[in-house]
Amino acid sequence: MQMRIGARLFEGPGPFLMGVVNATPDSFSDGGRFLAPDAAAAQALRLAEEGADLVDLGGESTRPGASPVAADEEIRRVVPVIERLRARGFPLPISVDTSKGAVARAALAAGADLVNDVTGLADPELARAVADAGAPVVLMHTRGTPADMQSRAVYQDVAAEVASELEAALTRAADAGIARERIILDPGIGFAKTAEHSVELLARIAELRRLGRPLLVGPSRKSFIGKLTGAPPGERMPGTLAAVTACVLAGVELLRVHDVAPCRQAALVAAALRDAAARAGPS
Ligand code: HH2
Repeated sequence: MQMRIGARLFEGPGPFLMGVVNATPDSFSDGGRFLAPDAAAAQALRLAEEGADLVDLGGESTRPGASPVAADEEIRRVVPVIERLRARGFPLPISVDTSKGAVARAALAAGADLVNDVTGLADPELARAVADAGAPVVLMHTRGTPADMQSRAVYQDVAAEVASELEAALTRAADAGIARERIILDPGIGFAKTAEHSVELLARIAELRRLGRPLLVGPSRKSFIGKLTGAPPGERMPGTLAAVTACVLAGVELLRVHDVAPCRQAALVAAALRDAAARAGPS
């Protein structure tokens, strides 16, 4: 990939790690831990020390069944964190995880560098905010809302349908005036997908490379790991590491993770294996 995000140029195959900071009371694995702006800012600094390449700050949980948050409340949760980080000279690009145009505008004005939209531009106002700012954007695949997305997890061929629905998101972006070179795509692990769909998508993730954009994948602590292993969200790091490894071997450039230090180690080893395999050529 080659993309400028904030002050940093992301160049090459990576993998690059996006560390998660949830300034929410109800996120599925860490809800309530980083709701206060100082706690969220401290977590972002910790993730930077652990080796994150950028951080993703969210003020609304997207877990299945989560209650929607009004834009002004979401702004109250994220903007003070961005302001604190920028005032302290935080060295990394900051992504804002939002699907609302008003929140994206406020976050970008406060110093965020990237918009991470889990709805893939369902809100035309968010598309306008991104286009106006000339900001890079993550378009993630989902269907419906957190309230109804699990009932919409019906696919004949999950990888092909996710690819064609991401293509539709690319068209929405182009229609809104967002430059294609500023777009990162994400298959949305666990969003409108059963555990089986998430596993199949991870196994076939390389197929999404034909869309010609860098890929971001967020397997961290997700419920497919719980379904496979019985582990609760706080004990899903080993499963997360397996998924991160598989993604890197398949050529995914960006990984969205909560536990940056262990994921970084897994990603570096996986990247060395990926590169050695490429040097060795087909067997
Ligand atoms: N997953 C979550 C939230 N945002 N964004 C992208 N691009 N990709 C993802 O897979 C993704 C995402 C869910 O994880 P988390 O933020 O920890 O939980 P919650 O939505 O409950 O806050």
